Amino acid sequence: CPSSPKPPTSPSEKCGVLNVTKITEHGKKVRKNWTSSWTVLQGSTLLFAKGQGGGTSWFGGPQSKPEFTVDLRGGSVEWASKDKSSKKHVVEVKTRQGTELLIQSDKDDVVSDWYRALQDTISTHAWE
Ligand code: I3S
Repeated sequence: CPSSPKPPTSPSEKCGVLNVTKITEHGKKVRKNWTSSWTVLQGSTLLFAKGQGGGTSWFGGPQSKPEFTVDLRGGSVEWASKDKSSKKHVVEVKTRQGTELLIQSDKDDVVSDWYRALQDTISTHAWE
């Protein structure tokens, strides 16, 4: 994902800045903690790194440590219902491991792109 925009033919490689919070971990509800994260979709893995990212922050670089990763195989993605968050443009990601995340951006097109990419990824890897 070093250059953008990506052609629509490679939905499984995507990155950008999103607001993210976990809401459930291992099936247990956790306290929301919205943070701005550099987010990378790589194959069936979604990676989050702290900070705004920007041009110089890339995995492999000085700030490269992923904060956490989730495996999307067997997971699901949907537009979050109003009771999940008061924010606009929120997508809910659920993993088979019992993690639930909310991802959000004030830019609706950004979130829509992520929604599509995540859905593509989940259906592509459905039988693994
Ligand atoms: O679903 P909640 O509990 O209303 O989520 C809000 C809280 O997590 C709040 O933090 P504290 O109440 O822990 O201080 C956050 O600041 C809000 O952003 C959360 O709600 P939204 O609707 O923004 O997801």
